[in-house]
Amino acid sequence: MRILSGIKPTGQLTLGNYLGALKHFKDYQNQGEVFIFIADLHALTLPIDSKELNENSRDIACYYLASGLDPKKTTIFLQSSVSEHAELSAILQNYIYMGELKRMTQFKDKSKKLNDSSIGLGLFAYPALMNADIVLYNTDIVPVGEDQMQHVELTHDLVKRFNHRYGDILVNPKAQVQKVGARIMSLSDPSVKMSKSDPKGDIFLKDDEKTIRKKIMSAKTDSGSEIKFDKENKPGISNLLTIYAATKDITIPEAEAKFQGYRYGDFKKAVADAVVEELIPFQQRYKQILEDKSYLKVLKDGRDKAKKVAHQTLLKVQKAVGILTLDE
Ligand code: ATP
Ligand code: LTN
Repeated sequence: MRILSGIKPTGQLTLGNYLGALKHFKDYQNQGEVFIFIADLHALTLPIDSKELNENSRDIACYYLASGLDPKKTTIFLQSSVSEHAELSAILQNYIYMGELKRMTQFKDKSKKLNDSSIGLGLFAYPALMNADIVLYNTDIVPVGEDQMQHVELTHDLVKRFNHRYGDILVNPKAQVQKVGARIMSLSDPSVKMSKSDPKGDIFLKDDEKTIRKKIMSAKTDSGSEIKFDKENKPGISNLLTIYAATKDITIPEAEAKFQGYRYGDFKKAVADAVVEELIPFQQRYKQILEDKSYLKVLKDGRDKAKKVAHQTLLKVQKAVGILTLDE
């Protein structure tokens, strides 16, 4: 079984990225062949400072290693270092339709904040590149947060369409979201997703202990006093329960049972303790990796390994569509 996922280096990683995606990548290492990459070409789809892109990319490589990904078991690489991603995307974009792209929630959300003269073509064509990322590695499973399911479903449709025309060429992927933590909400506005490119109410993976505690203690809560999971009427408390359960790897009912009869203040303190306990050792591992620069060799080895697999798929697709390929 092949498993693949990626994170965009668009900003400081948040607790949402961690609980919805990053934390779980390592769990797949014993289930199959894992490819985890830094989606740096995707990060260019919205305006980004060059220094920031550079540093964020390096940070994500260190975070991957700090999260327990073992480069002997997982291929870790930069999307831009394997040119087959861009090459395959150039072919696949002809099999995805404007109507499909216009329906993508992520495009609608992100373009809403811009006007037509500042929306880059890359933002619109984003799913074509993501489709290429996925099918290049004959991926079966794509672990992602809830917001990315629609993109993986589009890949599914594209694969069906492509294979219908050319035969059994591409593997059909499936998104896999976490039961708990697939959509962590903003602490200041629990009606919106915690997002690194819209960072109000975020907890960043780089925040120090004092900041984490302060942010959780001042998180927006709801009227009433019960610690109960009810997204509609108690979105703030439900989000904190989710954060606790996802951090401790327990279910929501287990978290609810634990905090029965607690006051909001004591509950928040327990959530803050759990997050601090998880993130502080993680930050120490990240720092160590950043300093010893071990991520550089990991990225080079990863590029070489990924390229071998990706190139085979690209050749297969090129041949299928009739491109005159010059090597085997
Ligand atoms: P942006 O805010 O720039 O759009 P993002 O954080 O949504 O970025 P990525 O960096 O590519 O996007 O996300 C990496 C992974 O984290 C994806 O699998 C995504 O679904 C997941 N993720 C992002 N935000 C959350 C969240 N609030 N809760 C759970 N998972 C999330
Ligand atoms: N679109 C994703 C990042 C991403 C990705 C991928 C995830 C790019 N290519 C392939 C899984 C598989 C995001 O915004 N979170």
